[in-house]
Amino acid sequence: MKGYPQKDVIVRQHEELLNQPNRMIDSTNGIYNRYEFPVVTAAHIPLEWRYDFNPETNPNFMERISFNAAMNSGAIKWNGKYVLVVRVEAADRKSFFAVAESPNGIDNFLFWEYPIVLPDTNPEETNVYDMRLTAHEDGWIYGIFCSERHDPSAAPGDLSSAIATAGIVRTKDLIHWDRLPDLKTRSQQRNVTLHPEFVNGKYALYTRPQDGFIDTGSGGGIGWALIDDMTNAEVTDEKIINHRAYHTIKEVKNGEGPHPIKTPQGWLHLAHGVRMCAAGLRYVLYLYMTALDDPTRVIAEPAGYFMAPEEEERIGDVSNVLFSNGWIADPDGTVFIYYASSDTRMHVATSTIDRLVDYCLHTPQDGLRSATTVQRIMTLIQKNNRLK
Ligand code: M1P
Repeated sequence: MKGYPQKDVIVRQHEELLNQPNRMIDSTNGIYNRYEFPVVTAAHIPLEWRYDFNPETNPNFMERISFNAAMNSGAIKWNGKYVLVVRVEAADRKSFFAVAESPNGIDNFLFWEYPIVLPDTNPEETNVYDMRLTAHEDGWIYGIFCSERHDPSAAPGDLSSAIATAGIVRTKDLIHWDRLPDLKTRSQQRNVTLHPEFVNGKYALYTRPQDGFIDTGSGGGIGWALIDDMTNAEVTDEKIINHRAYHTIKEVKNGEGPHPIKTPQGWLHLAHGVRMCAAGLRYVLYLYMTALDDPTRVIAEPAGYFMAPEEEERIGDVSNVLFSNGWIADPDGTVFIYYASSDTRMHVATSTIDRLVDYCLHTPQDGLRSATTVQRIMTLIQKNNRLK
């Protein structure tokens, strides 16, 4: 029918998109490489989730369920494949999780046949998103995500106030997920990540205490808490290990991304930092390292951001945002950094452990003042001049 989609055209276009090869873009900073195309978008979502293929019940071949975004994804290497647990957001604003896998980590991501069906344990839970995956040394793969509900103490008519808690699931096959009780904690929590090893015989969580749903308020940054039992996880003692600071990229808030990668020089962390500007909140990614013998002790933190939104990444459902909750380190040292732009689409960037550690250990830390920044540039110029 002219002017309306035809099934064969839609199917062909979808297959072309899924098979589109990706291409590494040359790096000018030497730290990482971006890629030409996003790796997963709402357009990658299987057609069976969107269209009713029966001509009798869908004579106009209309999309019956629409999708808004494929974003903030947990990541894990699984059976030799690069696997994302994608936050899929339907047009109705409800997020859920779905697995997409690729043979090489940079293209050909295909969704599994069905989305993840989480045990539905709490009728008050309205929205779930941003799962961090951790293959823990206890043998389980844990997923920790934000579980959001309307604030029961909101004033009548206030339909925006919400409460964020950390939902916890675990699996052995990424198909069957056990729901464990939500994290018990004094404050609201989003961006909670499980450390992959026991620390002093306990589970260890990176937390992000926040006074409100949006404002972190007195929450000073990324926290750390030891947990006795993941089947009844409770934060009894929490200390801030990576602080927010005035006039930095993480002035307003920050949050741990995926669990840190163990390197010979220390734990390598990926996080997001948020500042306020006239255009609204700006989310960028940054790296820091902590000591192997004490994962709470920061040993390096380069000044400023590691990655910030560029070009089309700057625009989307929530513009000026980069967010990452998934990365994969291969045995050869390649690191696949999966990041979402503007709460809309997923990208990959690649680097190596060596490069990221070099970046962390040899980039000047934030001097917190313009005068210090100028002094560091002067020192570098003078060092280079001695080579002439
Ligand atoms: O919209 C940007 C991000 O905002 C929240 O992150 P944070 O809790 O650090 O402010 C989350 O809702 C995240 O999903 C979203 O990408």
